[in-house]
Amino acid sequence: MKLYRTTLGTFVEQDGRAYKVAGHSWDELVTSEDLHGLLVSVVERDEPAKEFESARILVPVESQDVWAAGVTYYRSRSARMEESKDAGGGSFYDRVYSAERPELFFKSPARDVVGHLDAVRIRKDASWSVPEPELTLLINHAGRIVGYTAGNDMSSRDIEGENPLYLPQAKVYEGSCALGPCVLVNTAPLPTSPAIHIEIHRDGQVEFSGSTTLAELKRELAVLAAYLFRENKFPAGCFLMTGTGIVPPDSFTLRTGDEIHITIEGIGTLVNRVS
Ligand code: DO4
Ligand code: MG
Repeated sequence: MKLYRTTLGTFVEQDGRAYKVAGHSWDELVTSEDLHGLLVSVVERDEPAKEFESARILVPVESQDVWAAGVTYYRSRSARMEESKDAGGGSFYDRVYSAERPELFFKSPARDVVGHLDAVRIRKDASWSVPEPELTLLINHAGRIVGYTAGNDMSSRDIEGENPLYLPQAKVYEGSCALGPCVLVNTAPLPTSPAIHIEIHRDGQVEFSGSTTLAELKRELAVLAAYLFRENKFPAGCFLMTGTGIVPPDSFTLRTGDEIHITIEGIGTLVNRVS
């Protein structure tokens, strides 16, 4: 079932019908003992709510900061080795790809995350900017994965490639993190290996498209979550982006006005315009 945060409250959607989840803030839902059970009881007890159709979807975040894992797909490892070879990056991306400890970095405070149909930004001082479509985990206060959403880890590749110590500047800036449109809440892990797809629309044409599947992800989702929670506490839960497996060709850079469509099978499509 899919959980939406909207201008008219929170709704759970199942089999094409939406039900209002009243009486709980978003943070209370994320940290509830049994989010899935709570949503099942709403669907079983209540009538569908027509007002969902006139609601505007909001970012599925209240107090949850966003972290990210990197170099979790072979494609990301190779692209980054190439972009940073003048900075001596030939080996460290390969080493982190093979190491037991994953790369984890802080991506965005809760207040800066944007949602479906909101604008993302490219840095004014960057010349090479790309979106990174990433399956993103919603992890509760106890470290348990309770949901999945689509994420965009906007990145400035020229800044990142110049020196790995510039990573926070390449990754963490206003409008650099988008999540949505909903959170998929299941009791079991993701069923199969969902397809992850991106299209970048420019002047009415598809300028770039690419696909991967979760089968290409080198790390287990639960292991990524466990590393993040090793020495950190998240009383309101948090999001963890799981890395990109799609990197556009080096000739591609985003432009103002581009529209980014990130689709994850079973979750939906996150659409953002570049402002
Ligand atoms: O190491 C740099 C960042 C990697 C990343 O964001 C990714 O692989 O998705
Ligand atoms: Mg990334």
